[in-house]
Amino acid sequence: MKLIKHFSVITCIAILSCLAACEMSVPPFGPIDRPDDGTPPVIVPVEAPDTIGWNIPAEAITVAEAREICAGLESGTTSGTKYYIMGWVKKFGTKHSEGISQYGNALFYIEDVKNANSQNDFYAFQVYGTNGQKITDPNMIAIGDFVVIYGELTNYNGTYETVGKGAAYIWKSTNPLMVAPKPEPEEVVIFEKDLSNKTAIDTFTIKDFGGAETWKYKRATTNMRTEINGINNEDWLITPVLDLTNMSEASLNFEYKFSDTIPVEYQYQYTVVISKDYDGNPDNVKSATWIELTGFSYETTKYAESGVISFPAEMIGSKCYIAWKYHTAETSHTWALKNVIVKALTKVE
Ligand SMILES: [Ca+2]
Repeated sequence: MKLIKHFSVITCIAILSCLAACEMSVPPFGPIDRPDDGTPPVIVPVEAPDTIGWNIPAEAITVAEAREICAGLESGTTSGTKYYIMGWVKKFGTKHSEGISQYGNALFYIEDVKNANSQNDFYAFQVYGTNGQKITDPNMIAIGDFVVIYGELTNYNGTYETVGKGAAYIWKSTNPLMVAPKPEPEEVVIFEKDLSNKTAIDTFTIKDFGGAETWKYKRATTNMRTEINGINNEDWLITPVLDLTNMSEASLNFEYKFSDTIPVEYQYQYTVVISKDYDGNPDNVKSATWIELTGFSYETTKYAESGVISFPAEMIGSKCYIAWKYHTAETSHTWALKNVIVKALTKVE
């Protein structure tokens, strides 16, 4: 019995030595940590990284798979194909700090196992940050980060690594500092009507509160527009709903003219107003809260643009309506409208 026991121990040591010596060439490495100090391999519970929303491509590979691909490459050659390689940051390369400060690229080793204690790693060599941008802060990479690298693989004299000099980059990382740069706000056209045909005016709501006249499409030989004129009228020309729910700012520009310069004391008869609590039902126009948009000239007697009229901040993020409110008494001027355009900037989180 004693002899057999002794033999078993020797056998075990021999097997372990072989495992330690042969580990570089025994795929798959997977979630098994094979320490370099000769202690037995251990299966490491896989710690799930928080990659919700990353949408890691199905073809992404593990470090073990990357090593297999590199092992099949002749020294000095590259894979020719770009891969997504997933892994945990284990340690930094010797020129890591220098790489970041001088070139904006990082050098570190990743493994399939978090806090691994072996050489079954893959070298993220001179990789840039997300979106291929330079890394500006050393804290953007930390031991224990889970990363997905994207780039070509190479076998550099037996070291399995990415092609260097920023050819590969960190596609995603759990490091909170390694975030994608904010996208630029995008200018979008929320609403645009030239008001020079009957169909255009039909997209608006006209609410006639009194007086014989109202907003109408008027055609002249070369001069189509929407206009109104008449004393003792109250008529609203209201846009369709303008959805600003995902916008950070918005503005109105419209082309118009008056039949004559409007004296200051009558300017209140010709206003542009905006509401976010109007519900789109013409019967409820008067019960909604309307805020005046100012900034256009009452001296415009030839067609001209109003200029960019910014929306009040309280309208941003809401659905709102704009109305041209014509409300005359004993004096009236013609108010003619042409191109109406509402633009907005998308909100950037
Ligand atoms: Ca009227």
